[in-house]
Amino acid sequence: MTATPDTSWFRGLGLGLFLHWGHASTRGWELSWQMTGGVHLQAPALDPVPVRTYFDNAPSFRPESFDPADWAEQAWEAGARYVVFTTKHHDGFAMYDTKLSDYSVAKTWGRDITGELVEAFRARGFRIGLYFSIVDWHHEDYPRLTDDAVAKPYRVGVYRRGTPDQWAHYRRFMLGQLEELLTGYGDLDIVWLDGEFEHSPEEWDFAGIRELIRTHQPAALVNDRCLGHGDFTTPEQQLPVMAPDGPWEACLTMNSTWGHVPSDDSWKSPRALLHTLVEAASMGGNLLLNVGPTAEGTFPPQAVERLGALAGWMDMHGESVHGTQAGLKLWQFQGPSTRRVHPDGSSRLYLHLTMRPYEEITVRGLRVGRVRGVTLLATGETLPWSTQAALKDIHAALPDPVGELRVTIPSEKLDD
Ligand code: FHN
Repeated sequence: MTATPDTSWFRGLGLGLFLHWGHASTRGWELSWQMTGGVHLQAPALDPVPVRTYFDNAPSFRPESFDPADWAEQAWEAGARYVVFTTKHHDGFAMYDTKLSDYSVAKTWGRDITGELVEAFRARGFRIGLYFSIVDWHHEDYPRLTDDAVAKPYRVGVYRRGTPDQWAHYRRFMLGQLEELLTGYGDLDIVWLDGEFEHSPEEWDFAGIRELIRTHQPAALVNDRCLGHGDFTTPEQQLPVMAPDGPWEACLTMNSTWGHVPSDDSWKSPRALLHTLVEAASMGGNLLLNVGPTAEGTFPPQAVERLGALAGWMDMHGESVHGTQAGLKLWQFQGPSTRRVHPDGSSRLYLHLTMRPYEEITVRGLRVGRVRGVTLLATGETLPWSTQAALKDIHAALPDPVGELRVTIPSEKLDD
């Protein structure tokens, strides 16, 4: 078995753009889930849609305003440095030119959306991630959703089963589509699998799936939903309480739904998203922030507003996220901190003020002898500061006494 791919480039990326898109956007339905009895794992209860009605909606999807270069520019400005795109969600509708099914946007609209998006984002400098659902509720050999499922709330782990031959045929189809993605879109940086929850690891054979990925994309990282064979972990809709050991990201919606659902107006504020981003970075992780594009191929205005707010912040503070490591365990300073370690051994510590301080901030637990100065990152101004070495009795024993840094920030310098 070949070695685990290099994950060093993944750490410190800071922000990724998650894109959940499909024909359900033409009706404002949540991607896939709205045909499962209206119960969604994340969103508030949505009105159930009959399975056949959902599947037959595909030809209505003709996103004539689709402009992936514009999406890439908006996301890059917001600080995103990788993208993960739903090539196929649980509803089985392929957003790429698959030769193994007619249920695809290439057949209904005539364009390979995945191909156009990968080209535009790669050209902008993004790391490329492809999302692929190993679950396919549309395929005739996958234990199908039936309309009576609409009547019963969907329960994870309670799923229908077909015959062994049906399952073998479905797995061949699923692996065939995965291989199309692994071989058809150039070098991939991330393969983001999803849907592990519907069958057992033995039925899925994640070792076999991982071997297929490794064969065609040896450098690609695989997320933790390839159970037991992932390279990074992806807590969903929340940050971990403790920083995971290995590389990690948290994936998060801006409101409560992954696809574009206009009725879902539970948008998180730009500041809340920013705080989540810097808190993830302070624990050494990335934030994979989701946008559900509209049926026309644009970003919803609420998403544009939030990406714009992130861009404004990133313009002045990007270095406090991009390329940083987890911050230090500090006392008295309550906010997240990140750190940039330079090759010469020096380092820059970023203290993120997620709460408006009074006239000054105090940080305890720093090697105060190493503090060379304090700068307000947004303006580059030097700030008045002082240090006080503590623990004098072991002062002589330490090359740098641990102590207290006190920084005075003129209140007019603080944005609100
Ligand atoms: O069921 C999906 C859901 O729609 C969405 O794609 C998320 C993204 O992490 N994954 C599954 C739920 O865990």
